[in-house]
Amino acid sequence: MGYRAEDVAKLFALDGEPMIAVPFGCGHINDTFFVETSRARKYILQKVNNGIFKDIDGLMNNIILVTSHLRQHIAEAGGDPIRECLTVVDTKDGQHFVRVDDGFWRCYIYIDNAITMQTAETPELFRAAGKAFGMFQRQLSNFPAEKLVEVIPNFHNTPNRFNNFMKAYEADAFDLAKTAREEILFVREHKELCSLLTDKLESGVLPLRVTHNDTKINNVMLNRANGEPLAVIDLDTVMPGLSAYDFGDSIRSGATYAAEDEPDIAKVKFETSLFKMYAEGFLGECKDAFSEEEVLSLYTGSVLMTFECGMRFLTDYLEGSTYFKTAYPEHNLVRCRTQFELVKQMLEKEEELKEILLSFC
Ligand code: ADP
Ligand code: GN1
Ligand code: MG
Repeated sequence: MGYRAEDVAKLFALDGEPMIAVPFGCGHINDTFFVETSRARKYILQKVNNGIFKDIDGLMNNIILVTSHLRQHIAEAGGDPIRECLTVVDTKDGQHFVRVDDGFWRCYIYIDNAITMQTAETPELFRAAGKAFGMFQRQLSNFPAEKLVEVIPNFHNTPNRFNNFMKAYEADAFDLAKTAREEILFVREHKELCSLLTDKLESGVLPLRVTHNDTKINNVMLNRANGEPLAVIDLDTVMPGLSAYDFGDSIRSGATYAAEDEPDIAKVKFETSLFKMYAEGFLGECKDAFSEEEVLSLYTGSVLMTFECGMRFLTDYLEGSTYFKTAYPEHNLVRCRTQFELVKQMLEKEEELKEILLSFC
């Protein structure tokens, strides 16, 4: 029998006594709870997915280092670090997380009066998300990357993701390949896309930076009062990476009004106007540090992060859906289809999207 979130909340140094802890948010990885106490401050309590994150000590240490760095930038700019950055709340005995028998738990201050979107609600809010991730990139540009543990090795190594897909397909442990023939063919026909970014990283054409690596649109918070960027959250995967990963994953999740798991593929439309808004917000913050090659790699990142994510959903589907949280057996296959539809549409618009990127430089 697992611990109740209310009981776990009592182990942390909260302001007030925890009153309620209810499941919260739409993340695919961790179990998140919203905690109210006898006082005004609210909290986010999370059971970290230990199947996925093996080195919780290293992961929490990364988050402490990164948030300390961000807080300094925010304070220097006259901002409010409690609202503009994740704040880890320690346990009563001074630890950054607690292990109780069924897992590892941590706690953050809840960022109040903020919006998290599942898909872009308006073009202006999507531009604000671009600005938030562009600022994040800029703020981490002087962070010493060697201090970070690589929490999930090869996270955005797309050729490696392709190999994992092939293993799942060849094993076909659940006899599901016959239900995903078109999607499997799509991956195999687009194999040559996989190494576009890793080749440029290896040859030194693109610089390794400190990146977020999971810039899904629901991992940014905007100010409810004015729609301005507030805080970047979900820092579990901050690691060395390419700017194209961060730009690309936001485009994947936000440059469409369709949900990631929209079952009606006719409703999945890539919105060039949203791409443009995000590019304006993102590049407005960090273009000065980018070469033309890196700016153009943001297009490649958009295609690749979407292709890679679709391939990951398909791999998980074939392996019995143990990685991403799912609500029904074909959920990962449905998600995979939306991603591949977006890839097709982005490939058709290559010239137009590259021109948009260059127009902001
Ligand atoms: P996952 O790794 O499962 O995606 P997240 O850390 O992204 O978990 O949290 C899930 C959701 O909880 C977020 O999308 C956001 O809506 C909400 N959330 C997380 N941290 C905070 C916070 N500090 N303040 C307010 N909401 C938060
Ligand atoms: C997961 O944690 P969450 O829900 O923000 C996943 C991302 C995927 C995303 C797809 C650690 O993100 O890599 O792009 O789902 N996170 C991890 O929606 O694997
Ligand atoms: Mg998240």
